[in-house]
Amino acid sequence: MSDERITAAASDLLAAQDEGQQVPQLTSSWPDLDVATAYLIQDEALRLRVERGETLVGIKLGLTSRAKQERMGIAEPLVAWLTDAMLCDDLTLVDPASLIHPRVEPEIAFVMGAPLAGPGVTTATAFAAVERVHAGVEMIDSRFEDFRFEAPDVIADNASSAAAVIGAEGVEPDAIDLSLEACLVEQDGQVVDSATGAAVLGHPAAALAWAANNLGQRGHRIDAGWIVLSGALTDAIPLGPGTRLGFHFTTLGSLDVAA
Ligand code: OOG
Ligand code: MG
Repeated sequence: MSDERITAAASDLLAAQDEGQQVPQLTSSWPDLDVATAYLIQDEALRLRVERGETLVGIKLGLTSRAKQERMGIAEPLVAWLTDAMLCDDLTLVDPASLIHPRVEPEIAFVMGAPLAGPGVTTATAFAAVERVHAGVEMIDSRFEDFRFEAPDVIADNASSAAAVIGAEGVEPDAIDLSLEACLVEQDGQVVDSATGAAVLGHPAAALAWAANNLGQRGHRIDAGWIVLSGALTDAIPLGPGTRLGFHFTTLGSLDVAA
């Protein structure tokens, strides 16, 4: 695979995000693009982000719940990079007009207390490396037309990352039963969806272990201090003009988003 083609795809996707312009799926003009090469494009886009001043602060998982896998028609989890430019204190401050077709989804977030390096990471060892557990909300925005893609497309596109927030407080891992931790999704005053942490591969720490093992195969590890978004518990909600969303977790608190 030519390095030029990888670099061009990475910089085209970054430009699409910067300009808020959707682009055709990579796989429409690159039908044999495979997952391994898609991760090289994702890594190249991270290199470009760091070169322009962004700092790597963690990772995000995608497609770790059945609700998300069924919606996008892809049955495999994926992992992508989180930089400081993607994290914000308040998602209501993100201007939806700067995005292409934003959607919002609830997540369980981890702050890591110790590094994790695959292969061989189990759910138990992964959870033992977590320092704090937080409520999270992610705003995703695929760069591809109509929010449709194949697995290599969305991997190359850094798993549709746009913006994310985590709750301020957080709890110690021992203080919470994450498979039973529920989230109610409220849209314009009505509960429209709900799930518990078990929706994420049985337990969100299983997603963390999956990421450590996937990254390990590619020569990367998860560092202490990193933030990890374990993937949406429910389907994502399109953020249209005037949409008001509330994500209410049992013990992790509530986070609001308004367009
Ligand atoms: C891919 C990103 C998925 C999640 O939490 O499942 C994701 C997408 O749905 O566009 O962030
Ligand atoms: Mg997500």
